Amino acid sequence: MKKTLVFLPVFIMAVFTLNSCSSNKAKVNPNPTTPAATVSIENFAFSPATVTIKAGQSVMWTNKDSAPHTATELSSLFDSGSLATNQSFSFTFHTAGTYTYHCLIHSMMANATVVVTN
Ligand SMILES: [Cu+2]
Repeated sequence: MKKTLVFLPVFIMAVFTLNSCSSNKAKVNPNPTTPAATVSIENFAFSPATVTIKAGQSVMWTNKDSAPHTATELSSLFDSGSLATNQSFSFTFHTAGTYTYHCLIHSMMANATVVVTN
C-alpha cells in the first residue's frame, strides 16, 4: 500500500524538471547541424589539413576512401571511431585553441589541425 504513494511525487518532480529545462536553453549555434568547415578524408590524407572556425561552430569529416579512417584528437577530445566509406562525423568546438588530430589506423595521417578562434 505505501509503496505506490512514493512514486507519485517522484513523477511530478520529473515533469517539473523537464519543463524548466526546455524553457532555458542556451543558443550558442542556432543550427548545429550545419558545419562551419568540412574535411574530406581522401587518399589517406585530411583535406584540407587545417581548418579555421569560431568557437561554437562545428567541423564535419567525411571518409571518401574505400579504407576506414578515424579523426581522433591527440588527447581524445574528439574521436570519430572507425568511419567507413562515405560515413561522416561532426564535432562542435566550444573553446578557442589549436586542436591536432590524426587517424588511429594509419600513423602517417598525422598533424592535421582545427584552429578555433573567439
Ligand atoms: Cu586512416
